[in-house]
Amino acid sequence: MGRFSRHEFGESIKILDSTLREGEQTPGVIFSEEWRIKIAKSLSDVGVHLIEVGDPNVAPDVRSAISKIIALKRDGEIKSEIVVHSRSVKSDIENATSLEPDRVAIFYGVSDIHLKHKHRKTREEALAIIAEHVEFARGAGVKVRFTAEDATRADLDYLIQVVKTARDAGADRVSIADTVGILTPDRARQLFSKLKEAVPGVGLDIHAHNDLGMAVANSMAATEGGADVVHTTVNGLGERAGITPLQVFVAAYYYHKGVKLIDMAKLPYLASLVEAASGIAQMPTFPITGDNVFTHKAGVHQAGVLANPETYEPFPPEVVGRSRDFSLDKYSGRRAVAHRLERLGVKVDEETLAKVVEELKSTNARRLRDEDLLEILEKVTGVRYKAYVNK
Ligand code: AKG
Repeated sequence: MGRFSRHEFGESIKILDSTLREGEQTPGVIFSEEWRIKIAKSLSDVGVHLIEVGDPNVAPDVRSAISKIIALKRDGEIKSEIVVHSRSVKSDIENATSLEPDRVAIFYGVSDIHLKHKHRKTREEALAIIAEHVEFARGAGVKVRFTAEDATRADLDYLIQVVKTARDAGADRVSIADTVGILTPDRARQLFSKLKEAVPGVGLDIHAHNDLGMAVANSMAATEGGADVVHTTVNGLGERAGITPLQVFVAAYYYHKGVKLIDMAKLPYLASLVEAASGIAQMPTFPITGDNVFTHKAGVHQAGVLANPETYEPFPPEVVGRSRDFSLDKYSGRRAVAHRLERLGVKVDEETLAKVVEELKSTNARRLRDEDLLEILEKVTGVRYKAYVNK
């Protein structure tokens, strides 16, 4: 399993990746069966503990791809627990459990907004529906997670009743969904510790949407309050602003808690795989796997990093399978220029270096390539750059 032994991954909390379910709810994204299987295998390979593979009721081809992933799990090619999503509707649950996944996750909105406008049910009616459907799914012999949709806008006492009802009906886990992304870290920590105390004997998942850009922080705080499964998607895909991005959450968890939850060196591969499968490119500034995030630009930063990378990096890029770079333009200073020239096998004296940097200041090139730099060197020295290279 990659570069790390199992115990180094940390056993305290687990990652459920929902790229294949929540991620496919990104507008414009439809995964073919081939991509779906490739993504599932890669998620297992990086050590994600649970994979939410989709809802088989969406379409026949989704069902067929899910059943192939379940077969790969059975054959040992996929190690992660396989979770199938389903509405709280008996025929949907039957369709989901007939595929014999490890777990079925059934959801029902529990805030007054959802109860009144979506389900048109009272709180009491909803509790009965939750109990009935969890019991029905348990009857099929699979593990059951109940998802309290829009839990973070539900009345707390009622949410406690919901979690108890789901547990008593046979769910060993309940997902607390921050469906519209309105938690704050303080509220997340408090909410989970209250639920943990009020309803023992059931595991709690955090499913955090990123509408206000708080999903990673809220997920982290939820684990401090007692959540032991965190939902993610690769590249943060999902409805609207998406959910907690896998790569950002595990890197933040590593930095703050000192635990590698998965094989983080494989994240760049996984991020590009999902870019290709989804057709959605990451911003260059996207944390951890974006193109720019280990590239230094301003002269002051470049000189600092060349003296000691800790000056401008939270951890070495190799931890997440990346390498360090320096972009060259009019912002660059002597140290970065000398470093790039040395990499090209060119050594110059301080006077020449100063002239190259001066020349650089008068260009408006956005990002100098090696050949652009060598051309400048040629201009200031009058010597063909090829004569310099590898001397
Ligand atoms: C949401 O409420 O935003 C969902 O996508 C459901 C989450 C879950 O099943 O945990």
